[in-house]
Amino acid sequence: MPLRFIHTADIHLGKTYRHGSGEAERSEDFFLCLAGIVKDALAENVDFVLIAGDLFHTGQILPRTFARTIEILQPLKDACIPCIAVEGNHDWIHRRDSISWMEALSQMGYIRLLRPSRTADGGYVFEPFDEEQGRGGHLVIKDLNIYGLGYIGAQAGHHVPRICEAVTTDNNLLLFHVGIWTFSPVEIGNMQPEEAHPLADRFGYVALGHGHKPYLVETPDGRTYGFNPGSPERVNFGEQKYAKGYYLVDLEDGRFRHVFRATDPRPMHAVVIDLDEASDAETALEGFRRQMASALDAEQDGRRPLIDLKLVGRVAFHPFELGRERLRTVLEEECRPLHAEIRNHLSLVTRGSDGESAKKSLADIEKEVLHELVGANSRYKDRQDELVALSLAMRDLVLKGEVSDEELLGILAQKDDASAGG
Ligand SMILES: [Mn+2]
Repeated sequence: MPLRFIHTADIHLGKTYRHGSGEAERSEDFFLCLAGIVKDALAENVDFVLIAGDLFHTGQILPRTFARTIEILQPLKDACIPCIAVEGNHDWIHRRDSISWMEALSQMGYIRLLRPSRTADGGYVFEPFDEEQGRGGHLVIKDLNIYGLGYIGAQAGHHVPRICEAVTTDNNLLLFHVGIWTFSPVEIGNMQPEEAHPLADRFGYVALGHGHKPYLVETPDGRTYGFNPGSPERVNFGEQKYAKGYYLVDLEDGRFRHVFRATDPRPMHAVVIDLDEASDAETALEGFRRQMASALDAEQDGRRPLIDLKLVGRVAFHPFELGRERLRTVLEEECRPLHAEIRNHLSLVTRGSDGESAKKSLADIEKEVLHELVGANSRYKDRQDELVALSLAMRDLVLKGEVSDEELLGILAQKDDASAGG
């Protein structure tokens, strides 16, 4: 029986920047992205939609994130198109936290959350999905067997034989939130291609999630079995470098044929501004403005962009003079960014008495100043390095804009506990 489905992953609903004015608009990006996929699902008359993990950005979400998710998924529910999902590392929740938001969505019939149960000796059991309870690990649509496995941790590769053993049907698809090393080498939660390949004997289509960059996995003899659509919106800086979208898949006569459908993510730019040899802050600021304008020239589409800005070069004035406020004013005039992260890597060139030039980076200067401040308090004298590192780490978190004030206080409290030996 021919069937058609959409495979997406890593939607990251609830992600936003908590500091600054763009919070609501950025949050809405991820909902609109999913809404666009839901609309396509209806237009393409698909049999089901797969979400291979990380529907939510965090395990604990705000009530309004939950409400908005329901609103976005409603058209699928109304059209009786099953939305089949697994948990990712982002929306996985610790067992002690009672019921997860994903479980709640499943009980309410908005998604079918697949999760296997485990035997005492570590085996996997994919129980038939129970619509009433919203629970199970396996369901059948037309004659395709769909199995779901969420994020199972860093040792996922070792579990493959046991996963394959648990599946005795033919014509199978597996939803699995895991990365394959060759394609997503920087994160945890990956497995080696050799560890993954045995899945190809049991599953015609392994619907992956986790790596935000799209990729396909082949067996050594060249059969494609692993499909990772990547995140359809740009979640983190760096994701402007590759295509964004999802897979629209047709299954006919046991063959899966996929097309990558592009989505329309928010503009994101990584800009390196070279201010080498600028003599004073005014000249540097003008250079910054000019380079910024030409970097953005080609790609303005009316939406406020996300900017990752890095200033480099050796200058003849104190890098502190180009403070964040001055830089932000120029950015505001040039492109009104929704969010900007600024890294000032300028270094000051000083002339020593022997005529040799020495340079000091802004990072060095910051560290020196913090050391002095911390060291001036006798209570903190023997913890200078640790506290300087903590201050800088917290500064970075604030600038990234993803943590709340409460979470920042939590980090401080933890440090206090640690020093008390607790
Ligand atoms: Mn993710």
